[in-house]
Amino acid sequence: MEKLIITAAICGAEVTREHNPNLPLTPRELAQEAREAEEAGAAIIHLHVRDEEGQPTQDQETFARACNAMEREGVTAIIQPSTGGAAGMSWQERIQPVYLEPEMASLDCGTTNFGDDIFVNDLPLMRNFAREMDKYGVMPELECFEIGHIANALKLREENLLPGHLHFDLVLGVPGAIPASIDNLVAMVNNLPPEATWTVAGIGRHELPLAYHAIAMGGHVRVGFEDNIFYHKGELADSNAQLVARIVRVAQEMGREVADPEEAREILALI
Ligand code: KMH
Ligand code: ZN
Repeated sequence: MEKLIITAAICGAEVTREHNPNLPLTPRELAQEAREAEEAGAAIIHLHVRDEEGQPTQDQETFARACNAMEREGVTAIIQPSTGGAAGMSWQERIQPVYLEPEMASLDCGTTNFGDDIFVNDLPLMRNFAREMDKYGVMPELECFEIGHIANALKLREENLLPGHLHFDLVLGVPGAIPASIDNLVAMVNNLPPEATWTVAGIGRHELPLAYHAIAMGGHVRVGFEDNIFYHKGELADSNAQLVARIVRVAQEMGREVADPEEAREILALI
């Protein structure tokens, strides 16, 4: 099996300090959190940013400040800005970090209920994002919240809008989207083309059991405050690094080596 890529989704758009006071918000805090997550074993940092009030924003300048702060902190992990932002944002807001030419960015592969909201990703939006990512040399991570989203991604592939290696993020357990279960994970994986790589993001208490299965199945794992703020039931996580470190220990016990950022770049055909 190839080495395990661990992604740390360190902030997200929906979590607040009321949910977990350890949430990083400012560019400096995000950079320190990213460095610690990388030291713990993360090879990818999935990045959302916040404005001065702590609200989600897709402002290009704010992303630039966070990315520059990460460089100053010595982060070498793959920085993967979100183009999902928060439900309700326009596509023009969402696409901004692509123009910073990061190595990767998320590309959401279909519309879904997202709690009480609707997270809109119609095919014209997806095509536009895929074209812009290709133009700016940004590798998309194909985020799928439903099994049908995989078919949308493969449609883009057929339309030659996804020319590079296909890497999926299978998100299970968002309220209103595919429920988190092992059967659903297996069904999603069975819909992927054999050459694709994939990671799993289990929401809330599903983070860990889905991670165990992904490690055993040859997939990769995403953890972090965007998806889950707890270490144990009723016990808040101290940091994203704490969540990453647990996955490293589990992987070691299961006999799966963990990829460093350079090895992750090789696995994802980024180099
Ligand atoms: N915040 C969610 C509505 C992404 O990063 O691409 C969307 C999201 C997906 O987080
Ligand atoms: Zn995200």
